[in-house]
Amino acid sequence: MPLTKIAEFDVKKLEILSPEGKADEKLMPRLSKKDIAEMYRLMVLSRAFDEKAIALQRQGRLGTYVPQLGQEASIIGPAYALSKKDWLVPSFRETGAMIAHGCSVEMMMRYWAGDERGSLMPKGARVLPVAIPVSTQLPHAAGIAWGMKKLKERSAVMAYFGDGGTSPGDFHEAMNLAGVFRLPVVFVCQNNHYAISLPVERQTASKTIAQKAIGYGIQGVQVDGNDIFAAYSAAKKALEDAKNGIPTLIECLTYRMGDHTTSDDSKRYRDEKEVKEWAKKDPVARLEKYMADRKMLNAALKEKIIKKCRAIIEKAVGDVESSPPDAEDIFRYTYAEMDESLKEQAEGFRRRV
Ligand SMILES: Cc1ncc(C[n+]2csc(CCOP(=O)(O)OP(=O)(O)O)c2C)c(N)n1
Repeated sequence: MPLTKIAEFDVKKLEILSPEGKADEKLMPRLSKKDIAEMYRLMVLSRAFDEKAIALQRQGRLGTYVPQLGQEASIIGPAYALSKKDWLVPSFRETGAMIAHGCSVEMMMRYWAGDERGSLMPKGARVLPVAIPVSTQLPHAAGIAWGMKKLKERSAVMAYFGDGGTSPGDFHEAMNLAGVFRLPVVFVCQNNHYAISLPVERQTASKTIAQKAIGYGIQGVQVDGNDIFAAYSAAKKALEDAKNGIPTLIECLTYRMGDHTTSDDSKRYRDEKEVKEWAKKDPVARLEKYMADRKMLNAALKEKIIKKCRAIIEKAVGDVESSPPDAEDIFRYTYAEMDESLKEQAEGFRRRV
């Protein structure tokens, strides 16, 4: 049976910084040179974190790691728009966003090393721990937003997830709740085109993810997710709207340049040609071109920033490896209180060690 013709509607796509590093000045958000330099530093730091974490994992010194490569603009851009009072609710690919919103490099490295202290937020950091189960963080985000609204706090919640994260019911429940109660929440979907090996076309039949917002009565906008200015600008506006009772779903169109995780081999399911095409749209390289044109960056300064970021990461690795976790934490923190079966397992573990 043929499908009934679906009414046409527009989904706006925001693009400010071209792959060649040229910005549309009319659309440029208000950002100081210092802000732009800091956004760049955070992107470089994320890339350096990836580099080190993957190397450590290959040496057996780190657990499974989720790389950010290629998605730095859609990870850092929205998070940079948060104010201190706003909440960040990450998924698992947002190490850089968590650092941008108050987590230390050391604790993030601890997290990926399997140390429970990596989920212990610094005082005042409004960040939830990494959520590995896909989309389970979204109802939490809506719940926090509801709490903020009830407390009459002028703060908003920003929740990240991937294109695959739009399929579980949790996504629907969170979006629906946000629309019905006009919650101060911004949903940031990083559409990196794959959920592990599953391409986005097999995930959803809708042309865009942004348009899903329409069905929930909230705002939907699509941005070039490799363009840090577009990602920042859309998020800045969405956070302001959220505080006035208008939630937004932002779809960042981006691409995962690396493997899904260190346990994946993306060569088995995607074409190298596709990866090469996306490499031309690299989010870090295009910001570098923009900054170089404005004399904000040159080869020597770039080298200096990379070196500094690597030094921060090396120091964090040293700190993590010199204070390993108590292996029994795995039993202690699964539930608020250990049940009988966990107590038994912990006892068995103690006898074996
Ligand atoms: C509830 C649940 N089911 C399955 C998995 C296994 N899994 C881990 S990541 C992933 C795909 C997620 O894809 P997407 O949401 O697009 O995010 P991306 O990894 O591309 O950033 C799946 C199925 C999981 N973590 N949680």
